[in-house]
Amino acid sequence: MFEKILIANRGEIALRILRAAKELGIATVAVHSTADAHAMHVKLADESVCIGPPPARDSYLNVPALLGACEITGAEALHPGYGFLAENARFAEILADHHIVFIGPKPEHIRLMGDKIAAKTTASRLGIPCVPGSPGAITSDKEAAAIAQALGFPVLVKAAAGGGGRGMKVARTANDLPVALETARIEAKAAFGDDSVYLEKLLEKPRHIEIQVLGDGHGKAVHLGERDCSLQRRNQKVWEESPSPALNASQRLEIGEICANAVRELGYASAGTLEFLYENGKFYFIEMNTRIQVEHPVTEMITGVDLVNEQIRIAAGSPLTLTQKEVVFQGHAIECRINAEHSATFRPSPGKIAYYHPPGGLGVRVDSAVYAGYSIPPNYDSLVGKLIVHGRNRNEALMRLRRALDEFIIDGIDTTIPLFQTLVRNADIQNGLYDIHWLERFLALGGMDEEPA
Ligand code: MV4
Repeated sequence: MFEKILIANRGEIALRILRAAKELGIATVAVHSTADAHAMHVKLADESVCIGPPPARDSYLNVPALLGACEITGAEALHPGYGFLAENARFAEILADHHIVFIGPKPEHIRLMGDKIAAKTTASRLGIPCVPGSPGAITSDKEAAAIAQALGFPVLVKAAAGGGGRGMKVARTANDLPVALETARIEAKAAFGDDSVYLEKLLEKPRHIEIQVLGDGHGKAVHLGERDCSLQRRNQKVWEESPSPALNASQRLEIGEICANAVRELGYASAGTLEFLYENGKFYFIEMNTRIQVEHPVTEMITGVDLVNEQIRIAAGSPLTLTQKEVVFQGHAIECRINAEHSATFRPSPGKIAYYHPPGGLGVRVDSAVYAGYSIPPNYDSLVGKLIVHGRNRNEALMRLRRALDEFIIDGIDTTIPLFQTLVRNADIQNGLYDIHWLERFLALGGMDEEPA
């Protein structure tokens, strides 16, 4: 096992990784920008290194500074968390060249899944059901028109280098297709430096359901069930839960087994997430994320498996000791992403937290790195923390969530807590009746125009 690791991230995920390391008896090195000198992850780490000024490209994305921090502290491995360098295959290769272990999958698997066309082709070959679409990149408007005609309209033009919803264009009819292709190509070129695009049949009202997997690259892989992440706004997940209100146990085991077999076959070594759209009882693979995800605690709460601990042990070369039979799903978990934003306008609200009181009690977990007196810097994303509740069933989890939200006090900044206080009391949410468009429709219809009493 490693003696010392470097945590190349900030905020709640840096703290989450630090906790897993401490439980494994591993010393921790925090890195931080000058804006994060007073951050909790810096205070709790055994050592810390300042790696640059506030802009992420000069600090958390600064590869020479991170290599230097490993060098001067003697860290043997680096955990990237999520965002920043977590899915940068080149970074993982550079670390290997410097004999530093990247706590994540092999560079080849990061690169493979970063190319959304290659990811789909691979998934399909491994027996994973995919959204019907073009067999590869589109080479001409004429080819696109023929493929779209065969798929049936509406279709979606997606960027091969995209993901997370960036660079998608809908074509409702054959007439829309040339413009959709052209704008998708221009946006993809500008955003990713790669104008390759592909086509998919548009699913109109799916849910977003993702499967958590762990593989050790040595013939062992398990799935840890699903997370339903349909409640999102502008490609940002807002509320995640497991199990999905839409699935039964046999559907869960069937898709879970398909995913575990696929990552075993691939020789994938780390935690990973296969993203699906789910509509009319069928799963359609869209992408695979090769990082630990923001919403991983939902899975931890219902399985009791520490996913970051597993990532670290796998990266150290330990075989997966967890067997599929040992993965038992208990109860229901819901996560709310609490952002420093106004709950109706979503305007960012950085600033000083005057008073902080997190909720507690049975079945309540708060993953956050803020504290009373802490100033949230304006330079990074607005996640303040995650409230995760667990109950023996969905109703108990909802009841506990309602109670925990009402206890949560964060004074001095606006947060999205009132949004969740409204959602948890909404009939559609209580009944689990929502798709990927539900939240944006709810907000557009003025769902948050009056704050809860
Ligand atoms: C789709 C889709 C409908 N049909 N693909 C957006 C994020 C990216 N990961 C994939 N996305 C979508 N792909 C087909 N063929 C609808 C979306 C989508 C979406 C997916 C998951 C969660 C929220 C979403 C919001 C808008 C669109």
